[in-house]
Amino acid sequence: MSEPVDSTEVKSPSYDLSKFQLKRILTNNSVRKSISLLGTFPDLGTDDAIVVFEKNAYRESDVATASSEESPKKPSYFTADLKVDTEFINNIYGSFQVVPTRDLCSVKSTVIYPATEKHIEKYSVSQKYLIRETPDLYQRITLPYLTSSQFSLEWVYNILEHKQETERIVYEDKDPKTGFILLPDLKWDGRNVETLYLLGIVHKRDIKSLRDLNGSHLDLLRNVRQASKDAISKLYGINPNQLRMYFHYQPSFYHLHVHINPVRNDAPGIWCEKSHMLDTVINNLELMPDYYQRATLPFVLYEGNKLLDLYEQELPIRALTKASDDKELPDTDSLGVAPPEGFSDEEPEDRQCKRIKLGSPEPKEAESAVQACA
Ligand code: M7G
Repeated sequence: MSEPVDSTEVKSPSYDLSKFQLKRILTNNSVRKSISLLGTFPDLGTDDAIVVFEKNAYRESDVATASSEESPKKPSYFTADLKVDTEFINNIYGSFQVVPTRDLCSVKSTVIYPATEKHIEKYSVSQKYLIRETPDLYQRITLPYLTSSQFSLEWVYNILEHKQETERIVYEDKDPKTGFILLPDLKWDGRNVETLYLLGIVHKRDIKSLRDLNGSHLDLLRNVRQASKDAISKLYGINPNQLRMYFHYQPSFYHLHVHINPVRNDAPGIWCEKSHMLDTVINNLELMPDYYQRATLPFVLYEGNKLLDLYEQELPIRALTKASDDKELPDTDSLGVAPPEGFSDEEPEDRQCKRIKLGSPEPKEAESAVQACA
């Protein structure tokens, strides 16, 4: 076990959310019911701020109803405090807008201030591209880039040194080699176990990501897996076999951490192109201790990310998309094939128009494609 660390509290900035001035909307995700906004806090200066609002998921206890004349436990939707506006009732169907009590209306809000260009890029909707990163590409392109340009790890070190979020720590093993801190992720509202989202942040500071893992880290990874399961089962009553534990590649923050949430909840960022299950990682290292130094790892890059430009200099990433966008769809007439049903009565311009729409989705469609993945 390591010695207790200096736990001098770090002074946090304070801002009045109600004074936020909107510059533009970065994303509006109607599936996740979240919106990311770029703006400023004029009282504090001209630095950019990002505010994210996300409606909370329903807690099952909040829909409890009274069994007899006794009133249901608060907060509950079904109390006399519920304000109901009837939109219409048609036969057996009714449509209403209801406003529950204050306790049930809260919106989870995240503020990043001051926000850097990298934060703005991360919270904006943009085109995404898959990169197949060989060990050589990692060494030549990704590693130098992430060494020179990455998000600050200050918040991670504040947690590890007990300077911030100390009261939120769920479990800690202080061993410098195999220890870690388990605590709620920024994304979790902390109220609803259905949407539980914890982070396991390792104490070791020299593991940037999955790429650095090797056989010597197996004890650490096994410890994170077992101790987290035990702690979560004890504290939240979740069966360990119902937990999803995974790494992101590429992560946003290059200090090894495991994401943990219940499998029954589609947490943000569980896409297959970004997530690597802890179980699989352990197994790969058991089979081949240098697996992650030899593997080609796919990952996603967003338009606007400088790393994408660096990869583009080596590989034609956007160029390929451009070519296929520009390419005329084969004309079914010239192929001697009957046009598909639904196109047959249209003028050629109408058809062309539909093809263009399919090739470059409207913002709404593009957004829903992002949402489907998120
Ligand atoms: P990642 O895989 O590096 O990045 O995960 P991404 O998932 O954001 O792409 C970092 C995780 O740390 C995310 O799930 C964040 O929500 C979480 N996180 C980020 N910050 C700045 C904080 C923080 O200050 N406190 C806590 N508890 N979690 C954070």
